[in-house]
Amino acid sequence: MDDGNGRGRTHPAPTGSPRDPPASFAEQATVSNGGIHEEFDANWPDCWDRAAELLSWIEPYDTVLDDEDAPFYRWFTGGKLNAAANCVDRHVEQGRKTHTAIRWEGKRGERATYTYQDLYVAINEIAAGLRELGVETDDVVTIYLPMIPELPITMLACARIGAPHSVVFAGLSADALATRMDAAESEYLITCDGYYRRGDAFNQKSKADNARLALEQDVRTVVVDRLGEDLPHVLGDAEWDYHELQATHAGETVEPVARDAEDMLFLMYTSGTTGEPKGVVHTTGGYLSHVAWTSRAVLDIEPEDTYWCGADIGWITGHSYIVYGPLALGTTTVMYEGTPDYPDRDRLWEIIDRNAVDVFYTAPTAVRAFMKWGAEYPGRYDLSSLRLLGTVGEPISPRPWNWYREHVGGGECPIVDTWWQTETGAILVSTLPGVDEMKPGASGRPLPGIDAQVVDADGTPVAAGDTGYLTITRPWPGMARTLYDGDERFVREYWERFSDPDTDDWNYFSGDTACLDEDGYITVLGRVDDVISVEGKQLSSMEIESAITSVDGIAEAAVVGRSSDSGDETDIYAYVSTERGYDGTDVRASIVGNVESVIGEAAVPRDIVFTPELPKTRSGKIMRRLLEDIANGESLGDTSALRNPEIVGEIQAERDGR
Ligand code: 6R9
Repeated sequence: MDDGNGRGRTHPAPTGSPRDPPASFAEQATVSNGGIHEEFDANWPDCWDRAAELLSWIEPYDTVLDDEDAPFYRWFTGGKLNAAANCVDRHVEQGRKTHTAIRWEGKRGERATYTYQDLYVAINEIAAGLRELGVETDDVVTIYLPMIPELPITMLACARIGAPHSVVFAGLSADALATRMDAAESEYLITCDGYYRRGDAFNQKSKADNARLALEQDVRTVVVDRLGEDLPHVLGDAEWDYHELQATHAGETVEPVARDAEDMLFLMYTSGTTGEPKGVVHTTGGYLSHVAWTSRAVLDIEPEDTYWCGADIGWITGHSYIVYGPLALGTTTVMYEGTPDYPDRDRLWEIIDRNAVDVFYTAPTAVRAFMKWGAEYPGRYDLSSLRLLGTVGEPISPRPWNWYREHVGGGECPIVDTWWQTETGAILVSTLPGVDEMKPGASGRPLPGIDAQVVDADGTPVAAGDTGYLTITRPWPGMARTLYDGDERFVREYWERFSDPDTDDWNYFSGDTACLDEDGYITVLGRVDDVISVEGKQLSSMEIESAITSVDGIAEAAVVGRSSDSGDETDIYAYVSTERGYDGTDVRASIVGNVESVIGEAAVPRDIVFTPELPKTRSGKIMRRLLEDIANGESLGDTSALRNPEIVGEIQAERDGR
């Protein structure tokens, strides 16, 4: 990153001591070939055949990569396939009908199991139902459902008939739904009457109704009756009951549509901690190959595993690593409707124990919450079935990393810290758990076949230990093909900054800052917008946060810049939440001391506010923009996009009390 003098700033990345993967893990790992990076490199882009080979193609592709029209890359051109047939039909045909595909754990302790055959039947019936409604190939179907089995079933039914889905996270507002349906000109909506929030019935249908009122187009709506008597609803015009629609097509089958590798599989709006959401377009062949390959190579998923990713399917992590990746590999994927602390803070560990989960993938924000609640909760259960742990979504600093490994992974499980984005479709940076040494706090090297560079403001690679902008310098199969809002915006948002069209040199800009160490390991520091300028120095909020959270007793921290009273300086302002058994007075001095020794005096927070929680987006990322407004005493606008809006008032009261 530029320090104002055109030079990168140097200090060590916040990593803990390196760890080798345990021998017992490496012996059984799906990828244990230490030369795989070099092998992929020597054979690029054809190395990606290895990913495409994990799929069944209706027609083989002619070309692995077509870069004629960069940055509008095309992968596996000429190939035809169907994503739903890859995720379900072929496992049924291969004698795995009775194998469990989805194990659903409901919010109120309900459980359901879907075998691959069950899934096959349900997907076909819903596909027939969607056809009856008039859905044709390439029509965008919007899905606004919570974590119930009807959600992946509907996604796969859409994929079966070649209708791209656009899943809108169920917790988003009517406005957010309407904006997305309007942008995609979507005329079909699959939603439900409501769902349980903690113990109470929450009305989803009324949000869907409000969205429909705001739309110009006619919308045909299918409603899942999730709550029965707990929330009676009436169907209006152009509305169908999901299970009745399914029943009228009982036993029917629908031929999977042969999709071109480059045909759109789905549209996904970015969660966005900043700016307007963007409609990211993912296609069929490249995306599915890439998620299947990373599910195997990084998450080490085998068909006989029980695998659990704790994300919501309404975000990219759930699309790629609850639905498409695991099902393409024919494994058992756990789907959990509830929250980690209901009815008690041991809920996840109970589910892992009871289902003998092999691989568990979650977000750092969740790990920090577990740490805050204390080790007694995982300590009550037998978690020895776990073989591998993963994180995604934010940086994870060494302390929570170590806690996760110790108290969930029994001190044994390797952890993969996977870096990727809605736009990248699948994991791009991570250790390969059977091959690479782990360094707590750093994600790892770019995966085989992926080329990433950390560059300064001029696009020149920075030296080891320096901070800069994270760019991807070669295309990859799972990459977004464009934005639904237009090709121009796609080029402007991701390519323009570090590319030179005149020499046909295209580099993808991730919008993240990162630090590269001498072994090529990447520590992602956060979004470029999360950089604070103090006394002419660019400080990344994540580095300061990591220095704060390495103090004993600190669970979570967020730092932002605050204009000083005179207006010509920026002070650092920290929000901190402590673990059980600690309070602010215990840790204040250690925070100041540690930030000063790790980063320097300039980074020491001028003020520290202790709060039980930090404000989070619905996908669990810390909302620094809002904290900055609070610090600067600015009006906050709409806080409904937050997962925990009630915390804002508490933080303001705490700030005003000082
Ligand atoms: C998959 C997902 C993408 C942004 C990304 C970065 C942050 C994701 C991370 C990470 C540090 C990791 N991020 N994984 N930061 N270490 N392992 O989260 O997609 O919702 O689009 O967010 O999340 O800032 O740019 P998305």
